[in-house]
Amino acid sequence: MSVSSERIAFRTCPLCEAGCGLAVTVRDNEVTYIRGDMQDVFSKGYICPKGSTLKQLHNDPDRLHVPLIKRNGVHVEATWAQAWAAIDAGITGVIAKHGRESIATYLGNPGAHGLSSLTFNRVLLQSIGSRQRYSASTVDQLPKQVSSGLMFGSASTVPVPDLDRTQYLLVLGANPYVSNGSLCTAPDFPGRLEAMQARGGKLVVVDPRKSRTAQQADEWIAIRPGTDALLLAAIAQTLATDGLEVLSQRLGRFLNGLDEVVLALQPFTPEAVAVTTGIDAQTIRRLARELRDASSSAVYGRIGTTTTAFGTTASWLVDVVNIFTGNLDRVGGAMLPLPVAGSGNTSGAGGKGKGFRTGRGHSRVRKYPEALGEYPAAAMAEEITTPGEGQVRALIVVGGNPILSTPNGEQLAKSFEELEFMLSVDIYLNETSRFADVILPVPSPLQRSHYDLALLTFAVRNVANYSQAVLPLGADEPDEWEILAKISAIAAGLGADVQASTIDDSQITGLVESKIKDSSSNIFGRDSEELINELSVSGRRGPDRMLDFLLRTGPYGDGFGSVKDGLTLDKLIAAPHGIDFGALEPRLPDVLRTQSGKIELAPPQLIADLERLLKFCQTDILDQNTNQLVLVGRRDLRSNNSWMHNIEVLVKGKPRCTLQIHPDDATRLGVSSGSTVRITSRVGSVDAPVEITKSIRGGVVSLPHGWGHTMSGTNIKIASLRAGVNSNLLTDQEVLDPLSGTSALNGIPVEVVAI
Ligand SMILES: Nc1nc2c(c(=O)[nH]1)N[C@H]1C(S)=C(S)[C@@H](COP(=O)(O)OP(=O)(O)OC[C@H]3O[C@@H](n4cnc5c(=O)[nH]c(N)nc54)[C@H](O)[C@@H]3O)O[C@H]1N2
Ligand SMILES: Nc1nc2c(c(=O)[nH]1)N[C@H]1C(S)=C(S)[C@@H](COP(=O)(O)OP(=O)(O)OC[C@H]3O[C@@H](n4cnc5c(=O)[nH]c(N)nc54)[C@H](O)[C@@H]3O)O[C@H]1N2
Ligand code: SF4
Ligand SMILES: [Mo]
Repeated sequence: MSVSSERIAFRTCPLCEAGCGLAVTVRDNEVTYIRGDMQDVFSKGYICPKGSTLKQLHNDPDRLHVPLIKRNGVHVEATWAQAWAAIDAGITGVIAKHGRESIATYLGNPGAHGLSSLTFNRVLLQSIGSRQRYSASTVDQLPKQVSSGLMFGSASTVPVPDLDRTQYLLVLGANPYVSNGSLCTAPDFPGRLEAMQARGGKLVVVDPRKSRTAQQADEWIAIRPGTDALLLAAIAQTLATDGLEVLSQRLGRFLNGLDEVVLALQPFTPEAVAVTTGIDAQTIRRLARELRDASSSAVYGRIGTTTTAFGTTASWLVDVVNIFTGNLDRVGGAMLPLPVAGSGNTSGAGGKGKGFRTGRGHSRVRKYPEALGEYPAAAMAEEITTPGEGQVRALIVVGGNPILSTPNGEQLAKSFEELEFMLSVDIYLNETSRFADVILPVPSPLQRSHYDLALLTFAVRNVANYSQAVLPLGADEPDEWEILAKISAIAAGLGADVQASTIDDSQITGLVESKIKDSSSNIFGRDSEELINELSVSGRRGPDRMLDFLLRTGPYGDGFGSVKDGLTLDKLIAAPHGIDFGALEPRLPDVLRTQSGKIELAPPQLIADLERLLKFCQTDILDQNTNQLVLVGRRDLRSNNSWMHNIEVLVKGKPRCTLQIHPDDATRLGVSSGSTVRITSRVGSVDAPVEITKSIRGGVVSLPHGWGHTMSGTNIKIASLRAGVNSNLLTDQEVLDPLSGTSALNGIPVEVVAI
């Protein structure tokens, strides 16, 4: 009789922002199955089809386990010692020849979902010491962070809809039924929307496609792509014209610049924006008044509003409307979480701060202003290929696939060939890592501990959830943080023999020493050595030790004994389903970090951008006589950006990478369902199968991103069988939101022809 060592481990899913709790059944160190954790305080058993595939991801034979080094153009397996030596030679060599500015980094999306990267990517950037920093943020949420920074003084202060209590939700350019939500952490987002409708609330979705979420909505508004800023401006204009009495009661005293913004919005009447947005004036006025008159309401904008040429302005206007309806920082409105750890708006004295700036530097070639310490991903190729002082000669990619994820993938791929050295930290040999001289694999998510330091700061409840590693690391398998620490050491010039622990120790010392100097912290004036000893006594190191520190010094923390019953990592470990600290509560004015101590309603950059918006409104009329259509993206429930396509159970079935087109357009262009069309933009061309559907606005076509697994030199066999095409061969590196450097990935003019 064999004694089966079956156990159930609980772990947060790291694949998307919902952060669902998983119950992982493990027998003899093999995962047998994964289901939703019914007792998880936040997700209560909900998962999507991807959650259970962490098992398949862990067992994927194509997932890398040992470093690869490129020799004579081919990637071969190497020992860690060989890999470190090659990295040392590569990085040190480039620094010696061209200086630190010649090293660029690109940090990808999984970095926002990993405790190692959330604690050590910053160390890496500091050690490299170059301003050539890029990330997936400039093809994603950066506009919202810039507008939040300008308005509230911290880029972490992103209002989230109070989903569980609102009675009216206006969603623009988000499809949470498929994406499970973004910049609004809410496991079972669909269930929360349905609960809102069940209690008599109204869901309105603004989207050029009748998305899954739009289908569920009480009203679908088929906006013309790229025009959300105009719609929002007209909603705000309507509210201002009707009178903003609602403000004086509660919010008015926190506002700076109200008269200015009202004045600047005057030209944006519903009539003025109707043609460009494709939404009639009457509907716009009605939306404005519904938002104002509902017992509570929230406006929520995502990818379709941020990845456009007016991303920052649209993001700002979302909150202007939330303020004009009196719903900011109000139960059922757009609220500000009090995150347990990791937020920029819970440290330092509350109510005032240094404020927020962009443009503390400019990109070398096109002179784009820095935003949150980075330059536009769309500028990476030119920074590599344009000669001159500061030209990028080496690239370090951590958990990113910019060849499929950022504009003009072909141009970017060509530029990568010119690099003198490239390092990828990745789990696959894929479209981007195939260019790397060295690829370092990280363990699978099941082998790592987890805490959503970033995404829980945007959650609809104040929640904490820590996961221990489910499975052990293999022999000679470094953890992800050790890899990042070691690259940092090499970049800092300490050589390939330095231990990760050296970097780790200096990091925790730095963290503790800066916090004990902060007079508003719960450890002000304490002895750093004593605190570090207490953190380290259990043998805890790396991200876990840092997390313990962040939890204990956060708003619910024990302050190392100074706060009775406060939170520690040990307490969180004792609660494997998480701890719920309750529904969101109003946080004004304490949450503010602006210099004025007010909400900056009229930041000069944004007021100035309204002029550009007005000009766009007056000039942007598509020529109806050509075959020109406008391309937008979309997501699929079973897909995750570019990298879950090597999991058979997720990609089997009907092809997902299709061009959706309205029947009228299909007839006009003479294309039939399933036939192949050529889609051509200013920068490129791809061929894709057609899917005719009424669930899209006429004149608009949709192709998902993250596909195109056709490139040689990769090893993702399942993915290449259902390769699809790379929609970012069509997106234009020249079109971006000038305030944040974020690419316009939606609203791309294209021609579609039958072939
Ligand atoms: N299944 C799945 N889930 C994911 C991901 C994934 O790849 N797959 N990715 C994750 C990531 S990294 C993110 S950032 C989030 C994103 O989460 P969401 O923002 O919800 O992303 P999408 O599902 O792409 O929804 C964007 C919607 O905007 C619409 N749209 C396009 N252009 C416009 C426009 O100009 N105006 C308006 N109003 N709408 C427009 C599109 O038709 C689409 O329905 O999803 C996360 N979750
Ligand atoms: N046209 C268009 N383009 C888009 C979008 C769109 O809507 N339309 N959406 C954009 C958005 S929102 C995003 S977030 C970006 C994503 O852009 P990226 O972050 O560049 O791309 P991902 O597809 O997330 O690639 C993640 C990479 O990390 C690897 N990886 C997975 N897990 C780990 C891990 O734990 N550690 C490490 N080190 N590596 C890991 C994967 O193998 C993959 O190579 O794409 C953007 N691109
Ligand atoms: S919704 Fe997101 S977090 Fe939840 S199981 Fe699916 S991929 Fe994981
Ligand atoms: Mo994203």
